[in-house]
Amino acid sequence: MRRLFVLLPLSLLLAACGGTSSTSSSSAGGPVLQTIQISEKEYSLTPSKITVAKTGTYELKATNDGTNTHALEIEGNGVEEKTGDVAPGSTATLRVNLSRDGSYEIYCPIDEHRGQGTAGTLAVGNGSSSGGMTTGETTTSGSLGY
Ligand SMILES: [Cu+2]
Repeated sequence: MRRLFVLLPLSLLLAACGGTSSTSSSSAGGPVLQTIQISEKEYSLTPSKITVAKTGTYELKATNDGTNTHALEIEGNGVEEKTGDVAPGSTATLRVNLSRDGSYEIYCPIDEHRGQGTAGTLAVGNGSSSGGMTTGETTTSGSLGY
């Protein structure tokens, strides 16, 4: 019995996250749709593949979990923004307006860190652009009950 009362607030939370506003104004500096946490270290980004459903303003929160100074840059579809240097243990927030569907490169612009692996992609929309690596995580919808 008690379990029912535990589950209820959870489902309410999920519903709140799901479909709230459907504002599609493309004005810069709109409300932040989502803050995306990214961990940087030598030499990787975590997560390295990020997908968001729709265009809009996002905040990339880059935490330097490594031992060297890093930074975070996003580039693609006319966007090029980056943080300043992020010291080990520090966090920098980059607010970007991703107004077009497609794939954006995210990487550390310092030295050769990008080539060494501190890089990833942020995809907006359904990845309809060619050549992209679409994450085919289609889960079968058959229920266990059968
Ligand atoms: Cu770096």
